[in-house]
Formats: sequence, structure tokens, C-alpha cells
Amino acid sequence: MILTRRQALVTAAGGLLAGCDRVASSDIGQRVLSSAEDGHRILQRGLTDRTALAPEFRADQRSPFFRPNGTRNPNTPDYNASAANRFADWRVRIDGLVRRPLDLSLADLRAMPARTQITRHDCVEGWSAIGKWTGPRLKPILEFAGLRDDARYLVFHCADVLGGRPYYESIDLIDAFHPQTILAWMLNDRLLGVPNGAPVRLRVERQLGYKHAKYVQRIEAVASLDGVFGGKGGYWEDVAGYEWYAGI
Ligand SMILES: Nc1nc2c(c(=O)[nH]1)N[C@H]1C(S)=C(S)[C@@H](COP(=O)(O)O)O[C@H]1N2
Ligand SMILES: [Mo]
Repeated sequence: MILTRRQALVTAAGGLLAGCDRVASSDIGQRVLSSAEDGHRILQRGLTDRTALAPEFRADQRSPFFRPNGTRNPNTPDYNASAANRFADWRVRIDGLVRRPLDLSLADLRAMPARTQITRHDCVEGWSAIGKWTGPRLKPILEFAGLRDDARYLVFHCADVLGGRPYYESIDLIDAFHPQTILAWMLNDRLLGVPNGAPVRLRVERQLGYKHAKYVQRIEAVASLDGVFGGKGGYWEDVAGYEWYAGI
């Protein structure tokens, strides 16, 4: 049987391809825990079950309007050109410490098995909204790309620039492999709109709002956050001292 690369990926995303690179979550937990980290993170892990699900809600509990925050439109020439073309040329590149770098189109992402979840988004600025998100889980995509043993974090590179700095965020492998961590391309049963991160944004439901990177163009696996932008693991972490670990 001859599979195209895209079919192989779609199949792998469904968990059916036996030959793909599997990473057991217990390995990941050990790898992350054995790394040198500050006491706060280790304490946090000791006190909470990082793999527990965030609460999910009923359809009628959704907010009538999902308030956008931060960048509402990246408004760069490249983004505007892509938006004008309904993001047909948008790519999410998976690279860094992976054995098989991927270049995923929106068609690829939409062809993968999707998870739908109705969750509450909590912004540190003091508002929340409940929305229904749909998109493929990050885990099988990472398994298909084949994370290398030295990969510890994923850096999400976004298309928007705020005050001269590109927006970015990062998460560890526990959140990356969490069942509710998805690359959402739909909000409330419609294609994700520009204000909320079109064409694709991260949902990482056990974390506060600023971790949910919008306008995702590249997911880079790294061993350390030290050399990445300001070194604190995210835009707001770098510019305003927000906590890198924003678990809820
Ligand atoms: N690329 C990008 N992602 C981002 C932001 C941003 O400004 N740019 N803002 C963050 C913040 S603070 C919040 S609360 C949420 C807001 O998501 P929403 O616009 O869908 O409400 O996106 C997060 N992700
Ligand atoms: Mo936020």
C-alpha cells in the first residue's frame, strides 16, 4: 500500500500507524522531572496532577461572544495576503529537535481527526469566556514528527508583532501531550476568525489565557528556553514578568 505523506500523517494522527515514533508519557514525565528546574515548578508538579482534564461545559453555557484580546489582527503584509487568500498558503512548521520536520497546511490540519471541547478561557486581565474549540490534538502530530530525546519545550511562533517583538509562547511536554491540548482551527463551529487567532491557535486548557498562542506559524522543539527571544519562555514573560508556568 502506498501512502502519501499527508495520508500517513492523517493516519498517524488517528493513532493507527504502528510504525510512528511513540513517546510514552511516563518517559516524558521522567525526562521533564529529572531536568534541572526551579523548585517552584517541581513543587507545583508534586501538588497537582498535571494530566487532569480542565472542566468542560455544555453548549448552552458558552459565552455569546468570545472576546478577543491582545492582537486582534496581525495586520502585516504577509498575514493580510494570506488572509485575503483564505489562508490557503498558511503553513504550520514543526521543527527544531525533531527527527522529521513537518510543514502542515490548513488542509492537512483539517483532515486530521479533531477533538472538540467547550472550555473556559481565563485571562489575567480579569475576564473569562467559554467557547467551543475544534482541532487536532498536538500529541499525535509530535509523535509523527518524532521528538528527539533532548526536546523539553515547544516554542510557538506567532505571526503578530507587538511593540516590535514577535509574540511567542512555550509549554513543556506534559502540557504538549495533554489530551486537551489542540491546534484549534474552529471556534463555536465556525472557522476561527482573525480576532481569535486565524487560521490556527493553540488551546492549552490547563493554562491561563496568555499561553494560548494565536496565529501559530511554527512549533519549535527546544532543549532550553534560554536562547529563545528574551529567554523567559513567552512574550509576556519577557516584557512584563508574567510567570512562565500559568497553570490553572
Ligand atoms: N499571537 C498572540 N497570541 C495571543 C495573544 C496575542 O496578543 N498574540 N494574546 C494572549 C492573551 S493575553 C489572551 S487572553 C488570549 C486571548 O485570546 P482571544 O483573543 O481568542 O480572546 O490570547 C493569547 N494569545
Ligand atoms: Mo490574557
